[in-house]
Amino acid sequence: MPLTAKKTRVVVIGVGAVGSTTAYTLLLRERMDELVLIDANNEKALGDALDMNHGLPFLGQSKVWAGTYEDCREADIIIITAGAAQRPGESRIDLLKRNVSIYESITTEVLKYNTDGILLIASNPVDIMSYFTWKKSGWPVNRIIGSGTLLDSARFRYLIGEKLQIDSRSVHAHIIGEHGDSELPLWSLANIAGTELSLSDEARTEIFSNTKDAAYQIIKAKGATYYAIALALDRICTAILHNEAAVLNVSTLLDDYHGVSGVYLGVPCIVDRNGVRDVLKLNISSDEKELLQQSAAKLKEIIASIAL
Ligand code: 6V0
Repeated sequence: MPLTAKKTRVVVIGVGAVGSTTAYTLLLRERMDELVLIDANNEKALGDALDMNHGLPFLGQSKVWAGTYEDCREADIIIITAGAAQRPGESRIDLLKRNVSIYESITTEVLKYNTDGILLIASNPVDIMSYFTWKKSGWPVNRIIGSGTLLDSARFRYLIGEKLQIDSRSVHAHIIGEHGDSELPLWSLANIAGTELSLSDEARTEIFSNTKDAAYQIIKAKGATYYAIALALDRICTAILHNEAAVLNVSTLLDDYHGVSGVYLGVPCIVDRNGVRDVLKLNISSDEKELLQQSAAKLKEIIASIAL
């Protein structure tokens, strides 16, 4: 890289459980030159920045600081994980109203300083928060990405791998739709090296139910989920920063996707330096199509009910 090359900068807004773990993951993997932490609780951002800086002698040469929205100016990626965390038993949709007003103030600030970065949305309900951010920003769809069903697909692949005793990285399986209760498993396309999965109906039901309920299980056990989502966000950032054209199940605005339009949902997308380059049209079964349409209808109803 020439010495004059622009430094890569990632800003994380909201350094609670998810944001700070994501920042730390990005730092450990040396994904960027500059990492900026922003939180309504500035003390928390300051503390995290200090703590991470003290680890730099064991790492690379990244710079980490607790910043202000002005620091978004140079950012390649702005990850938003701010918001209220899901309470035990609370559905993601119940979080919506609390998070929309938080996002209203955050996006207003970000948009003052950044016009060409990529916004990566993680706060729940993530598909609606992504749709809201896209509407509010006026930016092209490719630059507003939700973490979508990437985490759910990872959980799904892990559970299939465990059941079949195969490395989860060799399991090709997708969860699409809402990151939440109406998500759906694409059993018709799930495979290992092109071979069908030898799983009983009972095993499939158990795997999908554990995938869908994973967040509830973890929140019940320890109050929040953050390690796997941090790795999922790191994966998306890497695809962007390295211009990978990787296929990832992120949330994007659908346009006549199996009859679904005008809503953000998780589907396999090609992600590169410009964000979502394209959406892969999957050859899914008619039952799966129907479930996807139901998932979209549910989100549209919610969006309409809060008049976004
Ligand atoms: P948390 O630990 O409560 O952290 C939230 C942080 O946001 C706190 O540090 C707050 O101070 C900060 N914050 C609140 N308002 C503002 C504001 N206006 N400006 C800046 N910062 C603000 O929550 P946690 O980190 O556990 O979860 C964050 C969000 O991620 C929630 O909406 C979760 O539901 C969501 N998750 C999304 C996942 C996904 O797959 N997309 C996975 C896990 C959690």
